[in-house]
Amino acid sequence: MTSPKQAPGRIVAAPTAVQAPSRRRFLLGAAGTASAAALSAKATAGDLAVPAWSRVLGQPVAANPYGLPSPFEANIIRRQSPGLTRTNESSIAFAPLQNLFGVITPNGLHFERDHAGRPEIDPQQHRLLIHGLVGQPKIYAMDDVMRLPSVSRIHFLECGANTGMEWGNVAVPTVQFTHGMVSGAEYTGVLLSTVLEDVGIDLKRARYILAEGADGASLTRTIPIAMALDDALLVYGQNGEMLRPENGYPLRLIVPGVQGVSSVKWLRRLEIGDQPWHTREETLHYSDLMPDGSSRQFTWIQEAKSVITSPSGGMTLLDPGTYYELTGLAWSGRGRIKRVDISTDGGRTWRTAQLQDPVASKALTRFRADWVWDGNPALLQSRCVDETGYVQPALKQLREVRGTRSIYHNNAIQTWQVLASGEVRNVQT
Ligand SMILES: Nc1nc2c(c(=O)[nH]1)N[C@H]1C(S)=C(S)[C@@H](COP(=O)(O)O)O[C@H]1N2
Ligand SMILES: [Mo]
Repeated sequence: MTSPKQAPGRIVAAPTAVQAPSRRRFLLGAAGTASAAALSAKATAGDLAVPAWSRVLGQPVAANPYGLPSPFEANIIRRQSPGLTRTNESSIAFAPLQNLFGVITPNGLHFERDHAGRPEIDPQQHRLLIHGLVGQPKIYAMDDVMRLPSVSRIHFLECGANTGMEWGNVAVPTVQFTHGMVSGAEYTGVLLSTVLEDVGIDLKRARYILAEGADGASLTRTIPIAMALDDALLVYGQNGEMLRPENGYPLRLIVPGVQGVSSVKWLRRLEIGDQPWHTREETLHYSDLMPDGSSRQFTWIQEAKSVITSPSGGMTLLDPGTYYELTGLAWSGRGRIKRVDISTDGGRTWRTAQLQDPVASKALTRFRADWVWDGNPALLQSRCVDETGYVQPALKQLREVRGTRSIYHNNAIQTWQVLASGEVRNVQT
C-alpha cells in the first residue's frame, strides 16, 4: 500500500484497569486520552505561539540522575490481572504491549513472573555451582562469570502461560492481559557452552542439565543438553545495564525460544546429568492437559505467534474514513519470522504486512501495515509464518487438537473486533 493521503486517524488509549471499558471512561480516563480527544486536525495560527515551557529554564541534569519517563506517561506501567493471584508465593505483572514501539521492552516494563517473590541478592555474595557429570565441579563468583568472553543477543522471553486465560472463552479485554507475558530484550552474558567447556562437561554421558534458582521457590527446570550447548546464555545484562532484581539479578539463564520458566532467574546451581529430573515445575505445572485427560510433558518450544498491538482491545478509533496504522509483534521459538499476514475481515482475505528490522532469530519482530478504516465493523487478525514454514494456527484449529482446558502454549491467531462506534473489543471467531 502507498502512504496515506488522509491525516492519520485519532485513537483513544486502552483503559487503565481490566474492567469492561465504557466509552465515557475512555474519554475522561487515561493521561493520553484527553489530549488525543482534544487534538485538532487542522493547524491554526495559535499553534505557533511560544508555549510556557519555552520561556523558562528547565530542570538541571542532576535533578534526575537515573532517568524516568515523562510524568505524562504515568499510565504506561506493568499491570496485574485481578483474576490472578498476587501473593508472595505467586505473582505476575503484564507488559503494556499496546504502548510499546519496536522490539525491545524497556527494563521497567518487562513482564515479571515470580514463584516466590523477588529475592534481594548481594552480587558480591552470589555464587553459581556447576557439578554432576563434569571433570571438575566449580563455584563461580560474579567476577568469574563476568571475566569470560561475552555475547549480546536479542531474544524474546514468553511465559508458557501467556494467553492461557483465553483457551475457553474471552477472559480479558486488552492486549496487555491477553499477550503481556512476552517481552523482548538484548541480553548480555556468556554462552552456557563456554562455561560447560570450562568445567569439562562429560559429553559422552551428559544428556540434561538441572538449573536451580536462589529464590525461596528454589525453582528447578530440566534443560536438554542440545539446547544448553547451542544458544543458551548465562545472562547478567539486559538492555545495556545489569539485570533488574525482578528479572533475575545478578545472574539468570536464558534458553532462547523455550517457555519462560526454563530461563531460571537468580541462577545458583547447574547440575549435569543423564536423565530429566521431573521436578515440580515440569510435572504438576507447565504440562499441557489434553482433551483425553492425559498430560503432555516437556513442551519446550514456544511455537510461532503474533498479535496486533494497535489498534487492540480497549482502544477507540475516533475518525471513520481515515488512515490507521496496524502494527504488532511476531515471534517464533524455532528461529526467524518469515512473513506476517494481516486480515481486516476476520480471515476471509489476507495481505502481507511489512517486517521492520531487526528480524532476529527467536526474537520479537515488529510488523506494520497501512489501513483506512471505512467506519464499518471490522475483524483484525495477524497470522505469522516462521522460517521452518510453520503457520500460526486459528483458535479453532488449536482447540481441535488441544481442547479448551489447557493453560499453556496458546499461540492462536488473535481477533480484535472494531465496532462501528470505533470501540475495539477482544472476540473469538
Ligand atoms: N528462580 C526463578 N526463576 C524463574 C521464575 C521464578 O519464579 N523463580 N519464574 C519463571 C517463569 S514462570 C517465567 S515466565 C520467567 C519470567 O521471567 P521475567 O520475570 O524476567 O519476565 O522466569 C522464570 N524463571
Ligand atoms: Mo512462566
